Amino acid sequence: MNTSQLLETAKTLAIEAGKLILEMRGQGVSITDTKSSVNDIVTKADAVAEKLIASRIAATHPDDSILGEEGTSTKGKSEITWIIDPIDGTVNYLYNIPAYCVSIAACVKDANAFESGYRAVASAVYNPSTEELFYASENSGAFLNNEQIQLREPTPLNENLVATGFGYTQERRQEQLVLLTRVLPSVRDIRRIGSAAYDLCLLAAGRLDGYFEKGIKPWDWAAGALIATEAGALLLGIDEANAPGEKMFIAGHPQTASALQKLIAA
Ligand code: LIP
Repeated sequence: MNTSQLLETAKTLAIEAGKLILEMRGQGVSITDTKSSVNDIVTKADAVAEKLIASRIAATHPDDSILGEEGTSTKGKSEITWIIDPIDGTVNYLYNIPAYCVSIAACVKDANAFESGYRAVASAVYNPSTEELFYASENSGAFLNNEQIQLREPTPLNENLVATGFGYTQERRQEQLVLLTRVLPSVRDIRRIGSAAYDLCLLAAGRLDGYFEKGIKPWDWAAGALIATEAGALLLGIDEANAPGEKMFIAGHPQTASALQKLIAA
């Protein structure tokens, strides 16, 4: 496994797909489908970008597997699975809010690291609106446009700026509302930016102190989780028995992540 090659592929494809979705955005957004609810939209750009990324990976890494948010699922012979979110922050994309990203992670199987059973060893997240390329490879640090990044210095929880997000179904939102009522009174403020991948990268770059969300998918967190970890973040699930994942995903400086976990699990 050549991690440097995997990282270069992730970076190159994140930028290429990012430029494509930005160009398509300029021509208007075409909603082609919905998933869990009328607000859980799929755009033509989602499908086109995922197809581009998957075809490039199939050409350059033919033995690898691919799992994409929009349905790509191929089984390869190698130990690498590419987990792709072609547009994370799809609603932001629809409203032309410059907080949507292409998220690409080269992963290996790891039954313990995440609920999904996969752990990224190289990843890239690209926001085409701001031309921010976040990337990392295991044990080699996290970067934003070739500058190394790291978490903010830890501060008491009531001085922490914490990001979260909400799902697309009323049932999930009721659950998330309970969590919000537990956290909001105890922190500096909450930010709902609309992209888990971007939340994790902003945490890595020191622009957030913490992040938590219930209900995100492996393609939402795969790439950003490595970038946040390489910047010094601790990732937690709802308790010690559960790895970070859809059930609960918490990230921050170790003291912040632990404090958020206690609040959320209260
Ligand atoms: C988004 C996540 C975000 C969550 C949104 C949405 P999508 O992913 O990145 O954290 O709060 O509801 O699920 O749907 O834009 O790929």
